[in-house]
Amino acid sequence: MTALRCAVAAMAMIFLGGAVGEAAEAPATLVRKTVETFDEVAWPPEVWSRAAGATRLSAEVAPDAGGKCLEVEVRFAGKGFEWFAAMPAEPLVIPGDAKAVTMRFRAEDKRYPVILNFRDGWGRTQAGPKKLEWAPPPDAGGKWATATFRVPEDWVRPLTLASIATHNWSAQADARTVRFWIDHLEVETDLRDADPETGLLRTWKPDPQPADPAKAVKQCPKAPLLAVEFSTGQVSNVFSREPPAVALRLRNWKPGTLTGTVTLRVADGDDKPIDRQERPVSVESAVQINLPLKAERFGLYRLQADLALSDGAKRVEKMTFARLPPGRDLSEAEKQASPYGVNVNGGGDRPPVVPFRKAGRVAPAGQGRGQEVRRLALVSRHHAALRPGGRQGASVPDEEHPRAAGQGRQGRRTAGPGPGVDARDRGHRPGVSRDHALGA
Ligand SMILES: [Ca+2]
Repeated sequence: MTALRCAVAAMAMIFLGGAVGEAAEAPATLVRKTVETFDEVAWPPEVWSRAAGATRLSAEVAPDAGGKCLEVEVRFAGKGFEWFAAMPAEPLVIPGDAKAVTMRFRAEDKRYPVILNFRDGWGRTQAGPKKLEWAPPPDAGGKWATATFRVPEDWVRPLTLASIATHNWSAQADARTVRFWIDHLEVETDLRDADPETGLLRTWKPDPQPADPAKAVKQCPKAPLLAVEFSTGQVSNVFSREPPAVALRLRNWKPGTLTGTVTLRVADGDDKPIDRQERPVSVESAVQINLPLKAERFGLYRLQADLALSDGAKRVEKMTFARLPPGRDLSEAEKQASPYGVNVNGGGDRPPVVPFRKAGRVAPAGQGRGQEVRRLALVSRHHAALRPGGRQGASVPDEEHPRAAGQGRQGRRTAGPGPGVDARDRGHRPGVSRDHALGA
């Protein structure tokens, strides 16, 4: 080999080395996605929080963010160590090799840190003595700040954004209400080792020495690159005061933007077509599209939603929903005077009594979430004979029930949206409301 050839080969190697180095800095598989805008839904409080508090959406957003943000209010009792956390309404698993997390936040009092908690690919919130958390320093003047967390290389992927939290470690004797705000969470992750079909991380292996073998995670946490969800936000898809609507939520981890079409077909209880609508969709990171459903008469309906996206993904969702006339509000005395009751064991977050309540069975006031036994007064005989197909047994004269007047026995009257409905309330996730209140 001549000296010239050697020099050319060396230059080529330098050039290639540079190109490889650049590629390593920004591979095509590296994506940056907005995982939460806090424009639609507030993260609910974690039920095990030691301090009382609440979360809600607020309009006091960061200067470089839009819509709304998450406001967290915590009421510390001042009687020792307490903490409060809010968790994503749905699990937020980051597919691939998570590189960085960026958030906007604002805190009123530096003694109460704003902490982002993670769970690793082995389901742990702590690795040895080290907690998997990030607590960036807030702005000294109490203004909005933007902070980026470079995820340590030795954390086991895939990572999950578990919760946002604060505690009173530095002020345990202070009885105080503390507020902080979070907005626009962004994630940078490398999808090179994520399976394009399932999102599962190909490099994942189970923990060779789990602390508790019985609780050890046996499979790689699921992290689909495309998540599609249709939801009415109503228990058993029963609407009464709410205008019928379905929310389509899309989360896209794939590079770039996906576009496509969603087609909704509504049929009545006898499968007779009522309505067909088509809407374009586009999702770069995550989007929620609220789609009103044409269902003017009271009764049972069938919905088929077809989604087709530019990456070839297709999803079909079929659901049954019902529209019922809004029930009459009863006084406490009327409820207590009822000889009827319903016992429900283990109602949980989505008590099965809700659709019955909408059909006119009314719960006495003061019933709390998670209560094991609920007593319901069956006062409204109008709805007691409700049968599939939307037919109502109107055994009581209409004048005793003003809202039922003129409705007819077959529920044929066309009705507009029920009273007291706020358009902003549409499209909620089941069991998750815009404002969450816990504790005293
Ligand atoms: Ca926002």
